Amino acid sequence: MSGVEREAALLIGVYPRGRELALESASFEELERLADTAGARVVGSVTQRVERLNPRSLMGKGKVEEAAAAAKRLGAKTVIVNEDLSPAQQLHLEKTLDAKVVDRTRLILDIFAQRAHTKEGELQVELAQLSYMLPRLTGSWRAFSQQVGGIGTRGPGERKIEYERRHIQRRIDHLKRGIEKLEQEREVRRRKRSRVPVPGVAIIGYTNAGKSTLLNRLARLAGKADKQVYADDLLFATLDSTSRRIPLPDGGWAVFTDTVGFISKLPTSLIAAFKSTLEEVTHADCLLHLEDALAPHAEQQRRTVEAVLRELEADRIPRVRAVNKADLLGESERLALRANDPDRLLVSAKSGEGIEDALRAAQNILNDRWLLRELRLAHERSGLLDEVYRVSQVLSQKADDAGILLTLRITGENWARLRKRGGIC
Ligand SMILES: Nc1nc2c(ncn2[C@@H]2O[C@H](COP(=O)(O)OP(=O)(O)OP(=O)(O)O)[C@@H](O)[C@H]2O)c(=O)[nH]1
Ligand SMILES: [Mg+2]
Repeated sequence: MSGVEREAALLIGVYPRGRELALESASFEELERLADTAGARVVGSVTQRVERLNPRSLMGKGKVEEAAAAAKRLGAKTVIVNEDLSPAQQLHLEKTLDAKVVDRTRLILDIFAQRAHTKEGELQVELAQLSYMLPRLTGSWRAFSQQVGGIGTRGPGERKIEYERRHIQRRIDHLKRGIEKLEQEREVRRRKRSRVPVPGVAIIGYTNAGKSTLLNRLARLAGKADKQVYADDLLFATLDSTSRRIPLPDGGWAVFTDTVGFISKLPTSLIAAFKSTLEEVTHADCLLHLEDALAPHAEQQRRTVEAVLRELEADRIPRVRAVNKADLLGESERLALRANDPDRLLVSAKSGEGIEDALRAAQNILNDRWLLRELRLAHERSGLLDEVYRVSQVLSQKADDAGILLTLRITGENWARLRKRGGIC
């Protein structure tokens, strides 16, 4: 952003009774990072605990006036609110604060728009943005027409909005078709892959946990140093999923996929739009859940990850849990983490510590479904080789007088099926 004047922004956080305060304040701190990532310069903040959210003004009248005065004093023409606003609230706040009002969803959508680089990513972000805009367009018009009312409200103003609405709807349909087409292509690729079945591991976790750095480390171990993905100290550095074939300790390999990070209050419109990217998660045989050892609100982040997994219906997939960035931990912190939850592995994508253990843990999970087997095929049955290759991952193949000896990674079902054929032992 150097050389560009950053937009001065005032942040607003409202804590209604009944919501967990720790969770809310963590999410408000995160709003500051999000605002920064989006390119804003945060100049101040206003917060209020309220009985319940005001349907018109979000918070109390006095507090809105205080925010208006603060925005004026600090020269903030942008106000960022840590809530999803209704169209009426947005309109009201824009008027009373005399500033552009951006809610949390719109802020996240904005970051996603800046980050989308692939065709699929761009289509998905635009779809999410338009789905966000559509009800707001009619909403603000409704608010406007109620205010003006009566004769004349069916004039060009309404026609223009109706025209825009239809235009946006057409564009949404077009985007959905485009995404569907890409989804079908992805499905074809997946099916092709599953013909020679390969176990899949999805690296998941809160944004900035180090998922992409981990995939890069694994790719380097696999001798694919040239195929690095983008990793940075940013929220949502990754939007698109990337897969790499990674060798496992006992031979064979699995496909590891890095995907978009989760965040608290992840807009549902985004989850819906990103369904096809996130499908890589739902199709995985194993999840590698990476946590950030330095996250100030680890427990909240964990809960968010659980909630998003539930929403994706991926919460039943077996999981390896690991705390990343162990290189930055002192001995006492390590001990505390271990005592707290002995099942979590300590790893560092940066130094390589614990990576082998994480791979082995993933492999153990995969081995529930994917067996490592030796198979001997009599020479006269070598016609079956094609089928063996179709239904399993062949790790090695040797021939001697007695026949062909193969080492396979194969699902229990396929193994049972193969064993039923004659000439196999
Ligand atoms: N010290 C240390 N830093 C790490 C480690 N792993 C990742 N990082 C840093 O953490 C930041 C985020 O890493 P990424 O790999 O981009 O994180 P991500 O989970 O892919 O994040 P998003 O794509 O934004 O969701 C980067 O600055 C990394 O250099 C680690 O093991 N140790
Ligand atoms: Mg990433």
